[in-house]
Amino acid sequence: MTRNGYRAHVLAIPYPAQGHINPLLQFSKRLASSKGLKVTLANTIFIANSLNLPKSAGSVQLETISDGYDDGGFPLAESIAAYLSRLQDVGYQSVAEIITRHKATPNPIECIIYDPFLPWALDVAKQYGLVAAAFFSQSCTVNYTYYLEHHHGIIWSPASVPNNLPLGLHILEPQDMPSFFSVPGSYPAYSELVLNQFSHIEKADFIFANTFYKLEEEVVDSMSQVCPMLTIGPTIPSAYLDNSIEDDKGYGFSLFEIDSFCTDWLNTKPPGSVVYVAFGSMASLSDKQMKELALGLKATNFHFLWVVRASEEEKLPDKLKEETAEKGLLVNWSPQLEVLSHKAIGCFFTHGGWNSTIEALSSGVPMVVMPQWTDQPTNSKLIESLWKVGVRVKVDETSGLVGREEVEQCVREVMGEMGIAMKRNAKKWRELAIEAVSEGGTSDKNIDEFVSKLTSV
Ligand code: UDP
Ligand code: 7WV
Repeated sequence: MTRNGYRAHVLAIPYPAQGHINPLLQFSKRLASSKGLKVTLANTIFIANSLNLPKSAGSVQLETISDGYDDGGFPLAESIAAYLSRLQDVGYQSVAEIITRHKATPNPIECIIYDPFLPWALDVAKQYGLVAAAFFSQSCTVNYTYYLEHHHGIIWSPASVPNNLPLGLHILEPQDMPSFFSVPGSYPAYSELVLNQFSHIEKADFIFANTFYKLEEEVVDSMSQVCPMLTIGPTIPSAYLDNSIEDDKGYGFSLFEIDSFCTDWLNTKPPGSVVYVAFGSMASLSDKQMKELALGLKATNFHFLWVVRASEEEKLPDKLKEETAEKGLLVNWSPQLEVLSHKAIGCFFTHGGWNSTIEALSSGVPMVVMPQWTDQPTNSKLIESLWKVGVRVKVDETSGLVGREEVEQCVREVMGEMGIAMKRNAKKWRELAIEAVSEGGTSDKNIDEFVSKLTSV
């Protein structure tokens, strides 16, 4: 032990989005509470203010950086490209300032763990002679497609997928590819962002992947041959997994206000009787799709708990609330981990975001997946074909929508016979997830390897 009892001081910099903050924050908590590191996590000023953040998140200290939009964050930017460019320019200076400010303290920053959506953070680390570790928050399968495209340009074709893809990726068909491949030209700035994760990754001293070895064994093995990675996940609050970290019951940061009455409502419902419907923090459905979904859910006659963010609410069909008041509860944001681990939940109707996917797996809840964009189609393939814990909805080719009958049928399948086997499979993954993060497990060993190398330099 050195420096006021800490083994080293690490600065963690997440990409400013819910699905990226949650896993890096959880990883930070693990490093701080179980591995003897001092960890400081920097959110953007706008996010920090909008959350009324406390001075620390349990064992993790908090700092802020500027994204150049302190008064409103991302929505203030005139375009995605403009946001990312300002985040880079202003963020770089902010991070440099934090490093400088800590220099003369007993705990100077020695290492930066950065989200590779922010490749410039690697440059800041190296400019100041610090250890740098990239923290990939998405699945390894998705990371590897971006790696291959970035280095070899072999995947970027919507019509066909090369038939010589490495082990692990060979299961992917065109519709399973991240949307930036299957819908070329969509979100060009984000396409560039995901590929640039690998732009000078060889300068990073460590690469973390937010997955666990057995979950993506083939891909981890084949990608590691070209890009050595440490699997460190899943990054779920410890109370839902190995229970090794005291008071680690939730992520603790929410960009949205949580409707906490969800659990009271669930308490009144029989075991396995409720469909939980949520599409994460960003996905936005069309009015028509909302209607098909609402009518499909209603037709199943199951109870449902549906998260519709405030910004999406106006798309709900008129009178849906009144018509389904007995069966359904609509909320703006849920305590999702609590919900998924509630015994009343029978299935999760999800967009297949990576965090939601891992949370469902770790809670033993089978899924109906309706992917929207980015990594979600790929996650859906893993859910359906590799882990066999859910079904992916089929999109009607003429309308481009998932029709009400399809919604109804998929929910019936997963709530019925088929769901029993899926639940059994999900329980197996849950056990393997616990094993990975428990003492001596694959993720735990990888974390120890990082900490021991970091503290021996
Ligand atoms: N989440 C939540 N309440 C909700 C919906 C989502 O707490 O009503 C959390 C969820 O538990 C997950 C994160 O928000 O940790 C969403 O991440 P994910 O990768 O699933 O999707 P994204 O928001 O990035 O599309
Ligand atoms: C936020 C912004 C852009 C993207 C993502 C999150 C993601 O997929 O994780 Br491309």
